[in-house]
Amino acid sequence: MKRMAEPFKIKMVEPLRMISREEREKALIASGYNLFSLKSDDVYIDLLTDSGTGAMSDQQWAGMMLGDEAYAGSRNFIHLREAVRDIIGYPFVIPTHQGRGAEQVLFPLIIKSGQHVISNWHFDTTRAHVDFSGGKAIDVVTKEAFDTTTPYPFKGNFDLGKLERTILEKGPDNVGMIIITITNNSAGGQPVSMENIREVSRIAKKYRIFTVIDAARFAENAYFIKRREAGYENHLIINIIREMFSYADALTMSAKKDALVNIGGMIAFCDNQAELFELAQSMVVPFEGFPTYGGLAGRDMEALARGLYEGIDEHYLEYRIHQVEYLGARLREGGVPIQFPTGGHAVFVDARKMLPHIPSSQFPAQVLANELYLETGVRSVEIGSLLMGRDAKTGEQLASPLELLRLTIPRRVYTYNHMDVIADGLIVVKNRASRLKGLTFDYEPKVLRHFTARLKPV
Ligand code: PM9
Repeated sequence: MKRMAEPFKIKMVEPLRMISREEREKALIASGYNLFSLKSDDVYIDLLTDSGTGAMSDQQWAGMMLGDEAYAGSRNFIHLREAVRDIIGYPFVIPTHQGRGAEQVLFPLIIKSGQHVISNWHFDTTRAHVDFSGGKAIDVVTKEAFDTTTPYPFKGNFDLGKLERTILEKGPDNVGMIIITITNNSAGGQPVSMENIREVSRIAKKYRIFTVIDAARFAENAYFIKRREAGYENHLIINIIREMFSYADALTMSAKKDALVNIGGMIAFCDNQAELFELAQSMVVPFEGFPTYGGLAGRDMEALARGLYEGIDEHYLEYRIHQVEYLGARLREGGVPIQFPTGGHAVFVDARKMLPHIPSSQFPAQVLANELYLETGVRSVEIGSLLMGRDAKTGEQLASPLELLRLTIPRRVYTYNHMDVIADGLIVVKNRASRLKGLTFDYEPKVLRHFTARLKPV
């Protein structure tokens, strides 16, 4: 696959340093074989997450100097609200410090204790906030998501039959909310089609269920719709975005992804949700801050207002998706099994296929992540059994449908040369995969164990 030129030039650089293989071995042992515990100085290329790790533009940095740090009614908030009204079409906007701040404020206002919440796939913090609000999270993603080798354009979709059956089985009154996650992070950054979003909305309306879009990667989803869905090839990205959001009542957004800022988030409501907006405005005060700043400095809101426009620019999106696709293509050429087609923000390697001799109980994707770090200083992240954890009641390890290694690409940070280094390293690891050994716990935390667990080779 051909490379394409980055649609920007570089004005400021941050040096990278690769420590020696011996130092990496020491760092890995000291981290308890858990890459979350590494110092970032010991990492050469950091693919832990695309969240808050992007590079801001000169226009965003210039905006940072125009911060109006008034406690209430900051002009930067007004810019942010105007950008959201223009791009998304929702008039009621409340900033939050990041995505989970938005979830924490909104969910308890909607979910009644004991109710179910249905999503194509809840992100971890989203699932945690559903739990904290007394709800029970159910995922109903399409079955194509679990077959990593068969191409399918919208592996992030809801299984619509399962959605409606679940609503009827639980009873519509016992379903508090539907969450549409775009793109579907856990399925591999896979998009949700417009047709699917429209149908989810139709079903939600039929049973009078509140619908929220988890909008972390909304622009990448819109780009995939333009590229892959019949009838949208000549639409402007902004019009695709407006249509997507027209099918929901509200959004929560981690702005640390597609909105191209290092910190920030928001809740926003469509025009017939004025009452709920007023309620959320009161509830944001004790958690995040006054409703016109919600945990953000004025300068952060200005960078976010500008980042929203930059993140929907079609040339930028073409480059962004192409770079991830390029890495995926290089890996496939080298025989590395990945979730295919590649998603928006990351390449997801199928560790179960690459290390079939390591059972899920010995965390094959974590083994792979550690070996890639040793090989080439790249930090990636396990999305599999280690992340999945145990059943809160029985203590049994939950079955993870996939054992994935996520190579998450920060926005506007690394070049195509870096993609080559990552691919070359992983291909070398693949060639010695059969000799790798599994991992077991040295220390297993009770909650969100993947962040702080300590492991050791079996
Ligand atoms: N996602 C990610 O790496 C960052 C944190 S966990 C290491 O994928 C969705 C779809 C997300 C997401 C965060 C959040 C939470 C909500 N929805 O991190 O609180 O992918 O801004 O957003 C991470 P915040």
